[in-house]
Amino acid sequence: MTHDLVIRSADVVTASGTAHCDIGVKDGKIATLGTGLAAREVIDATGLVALPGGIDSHVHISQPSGPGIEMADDFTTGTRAAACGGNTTVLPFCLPEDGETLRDAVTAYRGKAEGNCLTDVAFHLIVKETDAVTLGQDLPALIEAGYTSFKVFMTYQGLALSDRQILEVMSVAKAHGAMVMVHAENEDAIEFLRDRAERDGQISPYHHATTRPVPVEREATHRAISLAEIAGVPLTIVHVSNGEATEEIMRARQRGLTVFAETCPQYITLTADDLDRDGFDGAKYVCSPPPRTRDEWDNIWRGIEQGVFDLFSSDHCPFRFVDTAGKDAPGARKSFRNIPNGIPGVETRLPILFSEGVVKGRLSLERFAALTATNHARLYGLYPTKGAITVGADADIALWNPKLTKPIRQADLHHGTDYTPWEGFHVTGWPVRTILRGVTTMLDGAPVGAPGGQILHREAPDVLR
Ligand code: DUC
Ligand code: ZN
Ligand code: ZN
Ligand code: ZN
Repeated sequence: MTHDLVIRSADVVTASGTAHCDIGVKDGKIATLGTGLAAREVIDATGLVALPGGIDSHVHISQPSGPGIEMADDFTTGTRAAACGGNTTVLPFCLPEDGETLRDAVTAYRGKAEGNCLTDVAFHLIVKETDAVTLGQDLPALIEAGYTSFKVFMTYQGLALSDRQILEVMSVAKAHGAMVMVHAENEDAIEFLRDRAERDGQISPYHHATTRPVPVEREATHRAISLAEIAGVPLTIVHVSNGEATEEIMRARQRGLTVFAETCPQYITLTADDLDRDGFDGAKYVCSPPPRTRDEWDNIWRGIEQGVFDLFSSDHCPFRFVDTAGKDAPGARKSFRNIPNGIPGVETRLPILFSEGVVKGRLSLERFAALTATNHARLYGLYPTKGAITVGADADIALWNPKLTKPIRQADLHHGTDYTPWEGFHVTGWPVRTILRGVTTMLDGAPVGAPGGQILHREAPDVLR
């Protein structure tokens, strides 16, 4: 067979191990894994590692973020940054505007993404209403149409659902076959701590962290798991930040429950002290749950190594720093309460985990592939078309130079925000080429080509099939 493209002599990380071979691509699919393959176009990958293109199943793009607040990425910049960070698929969330139906939100998001993406895209939903139309019509119809996962919040006024509401939503997931993702923090406890902090004049960005302490997350994690047990559904706990929440997940699994878990770069590289920086710089690190301590980095690493974590995602949620529509929103300096929550990270997720995990000997290449691509595809209904270098899959590949060492610099990144929390952070191992369905989208750190990303149809999560 003459391939359209051959990637020659890479160390190829496949589902069954790492092999030194060529990858033959035909019609955007992986056609052959072998040696001496012929093609019209050859990429010499000697010395490079071929990994499945990253799938970041937790990003926020063009999401409504409150009055006067604007997310820093649209689909053009968000997927450009993702591609430059070695990703070929991202899964953002559809959050309805106030008064908008879930169904209309999906139509609107598809319109924003269509024709603008340098990665493929598939949408999760956010369920913030539990009225008869949402639960009786829109959500079932959307699940059946391939939107087979959605997030519910236990925190944030206007988003948080009561336990009863979460149970109602979970029962729709059970009836129609969707994965429930939970943001687990106890809203009442946060409100109590926040009001008390403000009363005592503790209003700086650092107090975002002190008012969302570990028990707030541990308790909500336990409760979310209990609700899922009662409803009889699997669930995914997203953005787990600490050891006690990790233990809740381990205990649930020991009881035989199906609980998946996600963690993020911020929980192995940043601490609450980053929110305590000079001036207002701490606002750059405000995300929820907040970064914890170095001891918690160790706890999260133990969870990664022991297989508690299935997913390593960015939770990319970008706001500009020097901007009244971003971190310096009106009132933000009067209280941390008014600082928009979230940090950028879609371009730096993979290099950070590669450097901290693979290069430091904590992760095999195979486990890296699972945490950054394969498991995302399995959990969210994209496998085996996505998530693995295997014959028949889409030719979504990232070529890595495992020895390239350079610091993360905002000046080198491609997102729409004006800073990175990892400025100056040293990384060894960078993707040097990203390939989406056989077409290069990033070369040597720069975006390449027209936005050919597609909006993907999803099946049910593997665990529900
Ligand atoms: N939760 C997220 O998943 N992303 C940003 C903010 C938040 O609370
Ligand atoms: Zn080799
Ligand atoms: Zn969240
Ligand atoms: Zn998020």
